Amino acid sequence: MFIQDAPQVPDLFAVDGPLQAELRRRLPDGVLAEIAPELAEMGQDTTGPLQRWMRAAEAQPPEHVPYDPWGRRVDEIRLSPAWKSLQDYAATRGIVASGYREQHRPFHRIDQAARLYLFAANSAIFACPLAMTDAAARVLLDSAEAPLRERLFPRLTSQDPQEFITSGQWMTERSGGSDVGGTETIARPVPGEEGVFTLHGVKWFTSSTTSEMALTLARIDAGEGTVAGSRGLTVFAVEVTRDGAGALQGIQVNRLKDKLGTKALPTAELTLDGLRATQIGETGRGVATISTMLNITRYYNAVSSASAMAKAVWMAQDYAKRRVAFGKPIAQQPLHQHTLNCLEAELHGGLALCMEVAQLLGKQEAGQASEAEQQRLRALVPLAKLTLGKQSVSVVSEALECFGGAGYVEDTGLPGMLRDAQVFPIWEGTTNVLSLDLLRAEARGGAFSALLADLSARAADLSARLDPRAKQALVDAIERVGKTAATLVSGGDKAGLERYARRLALTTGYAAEALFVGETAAGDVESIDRFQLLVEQRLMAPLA
Ligand code: MFK
Repeated sequence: MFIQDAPQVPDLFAVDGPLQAELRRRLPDGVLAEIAPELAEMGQDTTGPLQRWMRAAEAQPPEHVPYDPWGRRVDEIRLSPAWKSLQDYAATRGIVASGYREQHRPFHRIDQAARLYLFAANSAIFACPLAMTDAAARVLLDSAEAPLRERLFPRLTSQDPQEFITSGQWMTERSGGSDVGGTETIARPVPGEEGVFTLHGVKWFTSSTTSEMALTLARIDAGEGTVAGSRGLTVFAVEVTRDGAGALQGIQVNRLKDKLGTKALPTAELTLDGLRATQIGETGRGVATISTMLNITRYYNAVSSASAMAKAVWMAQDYAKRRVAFGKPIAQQPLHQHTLNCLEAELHGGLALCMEVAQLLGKQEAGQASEAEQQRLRALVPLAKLTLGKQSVSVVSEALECFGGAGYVEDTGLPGMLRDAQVFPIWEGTTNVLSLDLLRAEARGGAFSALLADLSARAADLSARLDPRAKQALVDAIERVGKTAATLVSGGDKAGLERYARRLALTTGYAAEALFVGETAAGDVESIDRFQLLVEQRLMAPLA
């Protein structure tokens, strides 16, 4: 009787040609030699312990226990021990810490992106708490007073699992959603304690709810003088505490969210009722203060999308060698081979865009980014997040199709990958919100024009080894975006510009991906075909 071999999760570091090529291209040899052994170990972990913990965490999703046996409100959230193992692993491997090391600057964010890429898709979305933790570390470093910063920052960036804590980010409310200015939570000053407030309101989506701290937004209560809209918002840090009997202080967990995917990740609705909080940054500058946080979490989101694509694509590649149909392995059938090559090209494009962001972010944090580079980074973060979000859903969906019916059967573990991928276009700003953010970045400093000018100059400079027709198609696509945007802006057609924003953004995102892969082709022959496929599929004649 025939029994089909199951697909294996391959050692992601060993098989991932795009990752190897991007690291070779973007890191000095000495830095790569230093970090490669640990990345290789992490690659091996993707086949073993990470799979075990991920499966165990997903098999035992978080459980909300509102009351103790005696009727006392405790709001305990019970988690699988495997969730804690994933946290300890993330700490030990320095996934957050690598973003703050002095060592390897300005390449520290590339090192981090590689670690996160190997971990995220094998972490049951523990990458989400890490995104919030890194973002909180950044905000504390940039904007918090010394006592708060010195107490919390070292723990958020610790590599010691006993010391390491994570942070939540409680931003979304029923009233506000993407329009954060609609936040209703009120902050009341605690008499005699400067900078300390109590918070009162409902937070509608709080992921990583079991974190030891969180950053959140609230409106300082000034009676009649309370400022409405986003200009009335201030950032606060909260530290989650329980009393001796285990009851949460100042927080009630209303319920856990019943989500499409990300089943192991605790996401809750919370009522804040007198929760103690410490102000961070200027009063009324909440959105501006958390914008640093948004940019870090969006970069994590993009790398997590790339990671999801990598896992799905390399599993599909592995399966294609095991699955025989019509007389030979499907890996040798021309059409299937082409589909797999296209998926690999998409994966490389997405990863290259993430690595460009990581490179610029690292330079900015090291104080080495020029004005033009900072502008490019401002535009590339929303572009990477929105492009990879859409791409991860389509790539993971296509990869599932490569398994035929098995891709639709729950206990293969494959359908969960698609459910999890669907969070990326939503989490941390939808495609539309980010397309509009790109327009705002243009209106407030010309970041989009600066990016287009850079892409255009670099596209004209691509290697002579690449197909001239494909190179021309890339140059034309970038020019088309620039001209369309300029016409809409000069005509004063604000509504037209907004209607077009998503197309402009996605075309630019795919053009940037093709360009960066084309540049990598200078030192990596496989990137030549990937460049060609990306241009053909995404910029020349898009086919389903
Ligand atoms: C992983 C699993 C998760 C499980 C399920 C999750 C489900 C989803 C749950 C969620 O809710 S995730 C959270 C999703 N929400 C967001 O990501 C927020 C989306 N909204 C935006 O990003 C809006 O664009 C924004 C709130 C920022 C708009 O607010 P405003 O007040 O209209 O912003 P405005 O006036 O444009 O900018 C205020 C200041 O911030 C300006 O600075 P100045 O006052 O100095 O000029 C801006 O320049 C600055 N700013 C805004 N966005 C920025 C930025 N600066 C840099 N980068 C940015 N991205």
